[in-house]
Parts: sequence; structure tokens; C-alpha cells
Amino acid sequence: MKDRRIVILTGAGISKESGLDTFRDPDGIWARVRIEDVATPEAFARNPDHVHAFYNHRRKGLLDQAVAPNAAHLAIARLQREWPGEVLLVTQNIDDLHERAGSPALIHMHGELLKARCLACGAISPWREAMTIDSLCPSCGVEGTLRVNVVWFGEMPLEMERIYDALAACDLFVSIGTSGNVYPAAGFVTQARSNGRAHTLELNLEPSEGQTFFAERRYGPATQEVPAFVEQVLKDGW
Ligand code: BJW
Repeated sequence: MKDRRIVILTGAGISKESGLDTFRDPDGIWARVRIEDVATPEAFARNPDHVHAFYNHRRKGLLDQAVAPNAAHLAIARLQREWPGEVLLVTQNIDDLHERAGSPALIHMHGELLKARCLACGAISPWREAMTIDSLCPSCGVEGTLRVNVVWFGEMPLEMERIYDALAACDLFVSIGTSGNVYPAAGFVTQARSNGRAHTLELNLEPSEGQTFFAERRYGPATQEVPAFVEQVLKDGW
């Protein structure tokens, strides 16, 4: 088992039972705000106050004491610790619940809500307060150059080369809590399949857009499906 490699992709569904909204469910974020108004570089250029307010609200929600990692985040951290081979965890989520669950390493391909990026010097800094058009960059001290460190539509997701290398070499690809609507993440399952040996598994509340690309599919809440999957893999493999 030592040389068997796993890639796990997570999406908003894994954090739903922790109290964070998904995007495309009927009660999701995109039912309340338009993508074009908050999640594109053009929206930020047009109305930075509005975009800051959207992310300030979500940052405050993430830091609410009621929000905590759930059994699914904890199970993935356990798999990362106990699996004798490599496990690459890639999340589309901008929350920090995998870190709080004890995941030793992960890629935030769509960035992180609790970090700021300076458009003047490029520095990435921890950021837990409200951000405004007057905020100062902690690194260069310039005013009005900060944006939240997330990946908007039309921007390049982070660490893609490392992710594609891992998909080309993996033996198991697992997609958890994602609707499969957003590329390039939605294409990872076909990338993994095309390496000729990867088993592919979808764990989601309901069938995703890309359900037919997966060799195996299990449906139910992440807090049930993910711990059961981790228990099984650590005992018997796949
Ligand atoms: C549960 C559950 C429970 C509920 N238990 N499950 C074709 C090819 C390539 C690109 C494109 C293309 N066509 C269009 C594009 C461009 C675009 C795109 O994909 N658009 C689509 C809308 C069509 N993509 C981009 O612009 C990306 N950049 C890019 O492509 O650069 C070029 C490039 C190409 C190829 C290689 C490399 C580069 C950037 C995308 C950035 C996405 N940003 C957002 C916002 C981030 C900041 C923020 O949070 O505000 O990321 S959008 C939003 O969607 C967020 C999410 O990470 C992302 C995915 O959402 P996710 O996680 O799947 O959530 P939901 O709500 O959709 O699904 C939740 C699921 O959970 C549901 O299925 C529920 O059933 C389930 N669930 N409760 C288990 N308890």
C-alpha cells in the first residue's frame, strides 16, 4: 500500500454540515448574489466596496464560534496521517476547516478567505478583520491595494501543475461535496481516469454534473459517507 497514491478533491458540500453555505444549492450563495457582482476581477474593479462587503460578511461567518470542522474534515485528516502512501488533498474551499481538522498539508486551489493579497507588492498576508478600500498592506504599507486572496472567475486557479502531476500518478481519485460545475476542478476526474489505472469515486449528497465519469458513486451527507470511506480504505484499500 506504501506506493499507492490518493488525490482527494473537496468542495463546498463538505463544509455544509459545519454551517457554511454551498454555492449552487437552492439556499446557496449564488441564489442571493450574482457571480458577476462579486466573484470576477471586473466586479472588484467596478465596485470594490461591494466585493469587500461580500467577503467581509463571509469571513465573519467563518470566524463565528459555531463554525467548526465536522466528521468529514476529521476523517480526511486521519487518512492523511495514517495512509502509508501519498495523499494529496486539494480543496476548492476558501475556508480553513481542513487546517482546523488537523490536515497536515493541502492545496487551496481557489485561495483562502483568511488571507489578503496586495496588488502593489504581491505579498500574501493573514487577514481576519474587515477589509476596506482604505486598508493598508501589512507588507509594503501602501493604502488601498488589498484584495481577498481568492480565485475569481476568469483567474487562474493555484498550483495547477502540482495538481495535474498528482492526478497523472494517482491510484485513487475521490471527489467530495462538489457539484462539478466549475472548471478546471470539474475535469480532474477525467484527468485521473486518463492515467489508465486510477479508481474514481464520487462522494456527494446527490449526483453531480460529472457523475457518469466516476467508476463508483456513493450518495449521502459528507459526515456519514467520508468517515465510512476512510474506515474502509484504511482497513481494506479499495
Ligand atoms: C453535500 C452536502 C453534504 C451539499 N454532504 N455533499 C471549460 C474549461 C475550462 C474552464 C472553463 C470552461 N468553461 C468555463 C470555464 C471558466 C470558469 C468556469 O468553470 N465556469 C463555469 C461556471 C462553466 N472557470 C474559471 O474561470 C476558473 N479559472 C480558469 O478556468 O482558468 C483557466 C484555466 C483553465 C484550465 C486549467 C487552468 C486554468 C476559476 C474558477 C474560480 C471559481 N471561484 C469560486 C469562488 C471562489 C471564491 C469564493 O468562495 O467566493 O469558487 S466560484 C465557486 O464555485 C467557488 C467554489 O470553489 C466553486 C465550486 O463550487 P462547489 O464547491 O462545487 O460548490 P457547489 O455549491 O456548486 O456544490 C456543492 C455540492 O455539495 C452540491 O453537489 C451539493 O449536492 C453537495 N452537498 N450538502 C455532501 N452535507
